[in-house]
Amino acid sequence: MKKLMMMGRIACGKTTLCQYLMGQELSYRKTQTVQLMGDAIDTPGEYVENRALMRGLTVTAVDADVVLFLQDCTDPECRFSPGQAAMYGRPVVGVVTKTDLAPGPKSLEDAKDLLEMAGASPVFFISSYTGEGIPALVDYLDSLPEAT
Ligand SMILES: Nc1nc2c(ncn2[C@@H]2O[C@H](COP(=O)(O)OP(=O)(O)OP(=O)(O)O)[C@@H](O)[C@H]2O)c(=O)[nH]1
Ligand SMILES: [Mg+2]
Repeated sequence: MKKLMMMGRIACGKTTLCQYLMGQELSYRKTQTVQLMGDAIDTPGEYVENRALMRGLTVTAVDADVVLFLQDCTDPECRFSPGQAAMYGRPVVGVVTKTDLAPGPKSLEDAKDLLEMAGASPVFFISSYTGEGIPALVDYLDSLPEAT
């Protein structure tokens, strides 16, 4: 599997998606530091919420084949900057999370728009609780070349 780097706001579902992808039991634990979970680099939401920390991840991305920008569909706020994806020198894929909680189609479309504005492409819709959308995401990630 490709080495992924997860980025997104606090509680958007990064660690839970890592757990799902690694076949682990889903159990809530706040991420306190940048950490390796199998083939994924899991990051704390503070890194996108806090401008001063954001820079740290541009270095970390060097170790990743692909960067994932995650946006919770129940969260109207977004901390990605327009065009931010260009900073990492890696493909940046968008992931709208928690589709099982979506109040309606508009919230899903809004989340997708935010990710596209940040430069993530393509955008997938997933739920780590139901597994919806994750096979399509995994297939796409498998099809990408490894970073050199
Ligand atoms: N309903 C639902 N809840 C989810 C889903 N994914 C994550 N959650 C819940 O959302 C909360 C936060 O999930 P985490 O995966 O820990 O979030 P995170 O992005 O790693 O957050 P930080 O480590 O704080 O940056 C937890 O209570 C999860 O159980 C999902 O697909 N559906
Ligand atoms: Mg986490």
